[in-house]
Amino acid sequence: MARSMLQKLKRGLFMTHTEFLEKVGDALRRTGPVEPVHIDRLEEALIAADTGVELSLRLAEELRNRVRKGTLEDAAELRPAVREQLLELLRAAEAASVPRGGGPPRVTLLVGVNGTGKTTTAAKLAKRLKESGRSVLLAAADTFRAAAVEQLKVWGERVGAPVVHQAEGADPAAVVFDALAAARARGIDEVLVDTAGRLHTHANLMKELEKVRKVAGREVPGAPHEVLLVLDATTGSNGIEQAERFGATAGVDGVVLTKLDGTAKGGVVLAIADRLKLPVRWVGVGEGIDDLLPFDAEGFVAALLDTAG
Ligand SMILES: Nc1nc2c(ncn2[C@@H]2O[C@H](COP(=O)(O)OP(=O)(O)OP(=O)(O)O)[C@@H](O)[C@H]2O)c(=O)[nH]1
Ligand SMILES: [Mg+2]
Repeated sequence: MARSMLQKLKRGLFMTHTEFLEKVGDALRRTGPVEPVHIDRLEEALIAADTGVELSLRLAEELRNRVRKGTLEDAAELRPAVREQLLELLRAAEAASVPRGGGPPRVTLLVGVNGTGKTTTAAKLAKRLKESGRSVLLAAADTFRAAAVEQLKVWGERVGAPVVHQAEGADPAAVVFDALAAARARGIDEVLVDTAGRLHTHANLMKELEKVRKVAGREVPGAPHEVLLVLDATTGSNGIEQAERFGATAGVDGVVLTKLDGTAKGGVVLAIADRLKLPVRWVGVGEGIDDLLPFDAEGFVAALLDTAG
């Protein structure tokens, strides 16, 4: 991860939480034998960063067990031990999600509850893909509000990607059908589908998403090739609960964690890996078109542990 990205990530993770830094620093800066209080501090810090109580306790308990067994004795070994724990967790989630082949076009579906950042993320992804030489088409499958289509059209113009849309209230699956036909006709590489974010409790929305998937799969082999759940980091464990419900019905492949710039709750990445068994693919660190970073487990863990101390 580039230096500036790491800085932004760190700012996001720790913005208001000097307390977090103090606790982790307190635990990891020590010399001499590991003491129970070091691990207690680390546990508190993980909980405070929204890692989830259960996971934080489990990680701490693993460390305590190692101290008991004598395989973790020196306080200087604590930082690498924690780093390994966290990387293992993140890598397991990555391994659980295998990208699907097929296309062209490659079809990516952005799903998630209201206001998490789906539309903005679609635009940010379009910009990145274009910069890497891929042609991109945006599908305005959030037909619930006219403003949603307008918003995507504005972004599409800004990033120079065509936007396929229909009138408000149109069938989202029909928009996707059109979008894929247009993409094939124009030889487009990537189709990004923006979907509606009404509450996950709406059975309608789930049915709608299912239909979108079906139509996509019928039109393009393997589609959707990736379903990204867009999750607002500021909503913490509440967001995870919503995601759990979403994941069960929408067959999600990975997560985009947005608004990491506005929260000190970066531990939610670990909770996502643990509870959803999903890898975070991208992180949103601002409202600007360039404020999307590919997630990288090593960089994340470094940001989490190496600032401390
Ligand atoms: N600070 C910050 N704001 C973000 C980020 N991503 C999105 N936003 C803001 O969050 C708000 C909602 O973003 P949208 O992209 O409209 O969210 P959505 O999921 O499409 O919302 P609905 O279509 O209403 O479901 C906007 O004001 C965005 O600018 C981010 O990474 N950081
Ligand atoms: Mg939207």
